[in-house]
Amino acid sequence: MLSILVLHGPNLNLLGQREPGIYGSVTLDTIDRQLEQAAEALHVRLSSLQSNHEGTLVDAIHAALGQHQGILINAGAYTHTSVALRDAIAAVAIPTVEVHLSNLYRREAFRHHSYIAPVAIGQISGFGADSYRLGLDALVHYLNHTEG
Ligand code: CA2
Repeated sequence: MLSILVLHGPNLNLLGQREPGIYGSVTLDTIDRQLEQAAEALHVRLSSLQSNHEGTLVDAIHAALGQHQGILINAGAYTHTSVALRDAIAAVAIPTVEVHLSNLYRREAFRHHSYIAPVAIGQISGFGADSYRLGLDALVHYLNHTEG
C-alpha cells in the first residue's frame, strides 16, 4: 500500500484559533482527519507531521526515503524562504505536491515566489482546507499512474 507523508509548516498549528478571516475556522486536526478519510477511500496510508522548525521538516523529508512514496506539503512561510526544504525534496526525489490554503497569487508579492514549486509535481493554492484533499488526490493519481 502506498504511504504518503503529510507535512505542515510553521504556524499552521494555530489554524482555526487565530485569523479565521484569512485561513478559515478549520483546525489542523480537522484537516488531518479529513485527509485520513480521503486516504482510506484512495487506499493509501498517511503519516502527518506539523513543525515550526525548518530543520525538523528537513529531517522528516530525509527520513521519508524508503518509508513514503509521496509527500504532500504546506511549507507555510518557508515556501517563500527555504532553499533547505527545496534541496531536501530534490535530494530524496520523492514525488511531492505543494498545497496552500490561500491563493498565493491574490496576496502580497513576497508570497508569489515558491522555492518548492520547481521541485514539486504541482501546486494547489486557494481552496482552503480542500487544497489538501485535492493535493492528495492529485498525488495518489500521479503515483498510481506514473510509477511502477
Ligand atoms: O496559504 C497557505 O497555506 C500558506 O502556506 C499559509 C502560511 C503563509 O505564510 C503562506 O504564505 C501561505 C501561513 C500559515 C499561518 O497560519 C496561521 C493560521 C492561523 C493564524 C495565524 C497563522
